[in-house]
Amino acid sequence: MIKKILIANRGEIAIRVMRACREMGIASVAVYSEADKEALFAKYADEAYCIGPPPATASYLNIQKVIEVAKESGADAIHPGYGFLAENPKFARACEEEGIKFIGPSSRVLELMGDKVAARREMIKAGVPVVPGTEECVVEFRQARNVADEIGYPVIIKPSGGGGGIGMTIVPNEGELAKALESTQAIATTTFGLCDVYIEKYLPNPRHIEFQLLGDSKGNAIHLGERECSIQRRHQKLIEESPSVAVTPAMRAKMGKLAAKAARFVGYEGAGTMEFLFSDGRFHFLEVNARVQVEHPVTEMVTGVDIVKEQIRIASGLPLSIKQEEVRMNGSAIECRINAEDPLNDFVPTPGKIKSYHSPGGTGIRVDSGVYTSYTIPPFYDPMISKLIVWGRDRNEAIARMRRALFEYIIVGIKSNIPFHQAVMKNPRFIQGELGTHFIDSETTLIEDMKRMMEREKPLEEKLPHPFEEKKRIAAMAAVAALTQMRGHVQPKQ
Ligand code: MV4
Repeated sequence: MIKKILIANRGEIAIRVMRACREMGIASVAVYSEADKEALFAKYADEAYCIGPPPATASYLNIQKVIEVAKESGADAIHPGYGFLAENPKFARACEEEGIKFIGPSSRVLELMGDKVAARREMIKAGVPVVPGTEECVVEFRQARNVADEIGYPVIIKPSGGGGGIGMTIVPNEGELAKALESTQAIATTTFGLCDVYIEKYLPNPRHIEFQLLGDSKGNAIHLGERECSIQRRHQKLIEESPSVAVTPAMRAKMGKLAAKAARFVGYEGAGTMEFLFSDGRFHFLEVNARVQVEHPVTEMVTGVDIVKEQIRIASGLPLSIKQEEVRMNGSAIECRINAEDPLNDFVPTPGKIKSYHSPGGTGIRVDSGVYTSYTIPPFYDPMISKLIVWGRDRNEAIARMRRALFEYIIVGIKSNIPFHQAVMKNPRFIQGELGTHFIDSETTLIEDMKRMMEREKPLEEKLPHPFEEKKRIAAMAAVAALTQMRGHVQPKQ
């Protein structure tokens, strides 16, 4: 069994992993950047080591440094969280070579899933339905034209080394194909160091649905149902839920079984997600995310399975703690990503000092965060403040509970996207479950609705005494100092 885990990540996910460690009696080691000295995760850990300055390339992405700290601290495993080094086959291989257990799939599987064209081919072999498109990389215009003619326009060109939407180009007709091929190849080379691109049929407004998978070292693999992540903005997911209103129990059983079979087929060890576009009642495989995902809590809320604990069990060589027949989906869960960004100003990041912080509570609420009152959110990393997750017996109860929790949430000092989430929770199409990846762009009244709501509803924090009136306090101190000097007294401290 693993005794000590180094968490090669920061913020809420570092704390999420350390919470699992604490419950399992495993020691935790944090690594933090100079910008994260005051972050909660660095204090929560049993031990913490500074690994360099921001930005991430000089600290959280420094493979040698992270491994050096793992050895120095005597950690026998590394949990990479999400982002940073999580799906980096070189990092997984370095861990394997140093005899440190990488909590995730093998470097071989990471390499295979990181190459999107290879992953598509593998899924075809496993019998998973994929988006119509190429099975090989597309190099020349002639190839691209033949494929596009075959599958029909519009098509989408994607970098094979990419994922998550970066560098994709939609091609409406043959006239635009040559230019799009060239530019996507250029982006692929500069961003991913690989000029390989592939072509798929473009689906206009699909739902984004993903299956949660767990595979162990004994060859077992199960699924924990799906999450719907259609509500996103510029490839950043904002709201996720489980189950999806679009998936029937029969479809869930069939797709889930196929996804788990594909996981066994590639020898998948650990937690992972199979992403699909869902359109006209059909699933089309997109890519595998070979990590624990930001939105994993909604699955935990409806299944009761602790995904991070399962990751640690799997890495320790233990079998999955549950069988497929024992997995039950109960009720409905929704997650809102609470970001330090200004929805009234094109969602620009708003890092800075949190002067007052109070998170919601009560029945069916979970808050995963890494902040506290008086903490300053640094500008170097992604601006997520927390994840607010609610559970309800059904989707309507979950929506009502989310509105109640958003009302309770107090964040003073920096702007957040809480008002925007409130507007979505009141949106008729959201309530109806009429979702698609273009939901936010097509709901053109969301921002206006939000403004109207902000004028009508007085936030809870304005009804409470102001906890930290800094400007007034400083003014009062200055006045006292001035008076004291005038009277010829010794100036007081400060
Ligand atoms: C697509 C698609 C439509 N058709 N693939 C975006 C995230 C990444 N995981 C896959 N993405 C998409 N892939 C096919 N065949 C639509 C998206 C997509 C998208 C694409 C370009 C610009 C904005 C987008 C927003 C949501 C989804």
